[in-house]
Amino acid sequence: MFVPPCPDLDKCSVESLYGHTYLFCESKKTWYESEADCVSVGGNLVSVSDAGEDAWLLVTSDDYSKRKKWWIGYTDEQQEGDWEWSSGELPNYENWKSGEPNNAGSGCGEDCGILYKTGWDDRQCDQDYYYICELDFLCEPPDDEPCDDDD
Ligand SMILES: [Ca+2]
Ligand SMILES: [Ca+2]
Ligand SMILES: [Ca+2]
Repeated sequence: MFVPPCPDLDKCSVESLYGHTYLFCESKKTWYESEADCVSVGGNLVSVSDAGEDAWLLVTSDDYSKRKKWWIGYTDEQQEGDWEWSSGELPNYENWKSGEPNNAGSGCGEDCGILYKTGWDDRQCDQDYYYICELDFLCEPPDDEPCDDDD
């Protein structure tokens, strides 16, 4: 089976779980820029399907950057209160923090989801946060050390 090389996105670290590839990207971008980056490598911002994936994402993201906020692919921009995954996956599980989503923000509401510590929060899509991409295939990580056969 052909396994493609992992995408090389700036400041993104590759992880895998159950046949999917995840990129934990430690550069701050808007939700739209983050989603575009994920699409450019054949995926989308992460779709959280169940409690197992959610727990793994929380632990793994915290290993990279403690207590940071990360964009996920959940958005209600099309229709207020009607949350959808950017990947097209049908919503099946949610883990909003207490009191969220509250569509707060300065007049324009909040239409894009983040993962933060123990749950999710809706935020304004044009704010800048780290982000997590999900690709529905595995990839081959680059060699840790460049080989030099002449040594
Ligand atoms: Ca998923
Ligand atoms: Ca909203
Ligand atoms: Ca909120």
